[in-house]
Amino acid sequence: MKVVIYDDKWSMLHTFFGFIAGLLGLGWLAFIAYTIYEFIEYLWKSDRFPGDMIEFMIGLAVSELTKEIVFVLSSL
Ligand SMILES: [Ca+2]
Repeated sequence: MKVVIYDDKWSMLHTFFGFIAGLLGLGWLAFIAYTIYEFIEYLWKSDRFPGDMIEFMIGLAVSELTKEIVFVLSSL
């Protein structure tokens, strides 16, 4: 299976959603909700599910990294 990321106009939104979810501390909750949503969407149409999940997780990872950097910088 080939995983394609950033393949459509919604792709950046997936990353943005992950980023915001992470900043709000809703990482796991949003991850579960998003997984269910994406899976239902996948059943309806395409094979974009793995790529969209990765896009979401990139956003989540970037927000965790941002929080970590802010924390480190604020404790200097
Ligand atoms: Ca995508």
